Amino acid sequence: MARSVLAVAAVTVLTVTGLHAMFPEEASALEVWNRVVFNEIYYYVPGFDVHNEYVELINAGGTPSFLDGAVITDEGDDGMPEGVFRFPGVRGGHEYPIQPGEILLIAVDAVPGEIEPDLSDADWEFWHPGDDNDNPDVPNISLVSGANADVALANSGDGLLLATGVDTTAAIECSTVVDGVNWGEVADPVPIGWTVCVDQEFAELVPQGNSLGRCAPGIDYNATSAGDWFMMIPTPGEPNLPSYPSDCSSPVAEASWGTIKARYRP
Ligand SMILES: [Ca+2]
Ligand SMILES: [Ca+2]
Ligand SMILES: [Ca+2]
Ligand SMILES: [Ca+2]
Repeated sequence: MARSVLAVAAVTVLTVTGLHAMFPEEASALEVWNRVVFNEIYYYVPGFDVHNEYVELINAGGTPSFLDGAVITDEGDDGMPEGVFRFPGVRGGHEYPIQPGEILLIAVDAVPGEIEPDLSDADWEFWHPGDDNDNPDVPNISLVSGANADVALANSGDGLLLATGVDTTAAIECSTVVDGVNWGEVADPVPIGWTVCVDQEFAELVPQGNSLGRCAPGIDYNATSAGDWFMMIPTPGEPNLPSYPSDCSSPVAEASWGTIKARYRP
């Protein structure tokens, strides 16, 4: 009995050692094939819109990912990128995990709510130098390049990108894009170059006070934001709940994971 336990232990040690050799430290950084995706976008908030916008990320994959040094950026009304915001730490570091199934709530400003929702207990907040609110109890995803302004999610249509952080200046290289979402309409001319990195069609606009929720569990058809998202009553930091009849049950043709990104690799 003892011998078999020892044998199992030895095999386990060998296996873990072998896995370490196969997956060096860098492998646990956020990579384009990770199923870390935007989960909810609350862009059209009643009252004072800008403070209380938020986004969520979810890890829909089976292994932890580390967000150290990863970036999020959004699209400007003129079709050009706005600021690029970066998680602290260095890409390849292990300070900021997102566990399988975990939802991270990222506020534009994690200030106590002047209006609902109160986002003062968000996991993260976007921050830029200068005229920005900063809740010292909530860690910042800080401006690293681009326009010195906060994330601002346009009610008429906008887009968001999550990228590995290998590239931290706009326009973000398609080969580093992990996930993206577009909604509404964009002004002519056609969307800027980096929207070709992500879903080609846009999710439909939602009325004020509703959010865009990704269909569970982290579905990403990599073909159209319209097929991945539905309108719902906001659920900040919590799993998305269908609030209305939705089309999540009628999937569009799925491109295999990573295909749409690989398509645009140099
Ligand atoms: Ca807005
Ligand atoms: Ca802010
Ligand atoms: Ca803060
Ligand atoms: Ca939610």
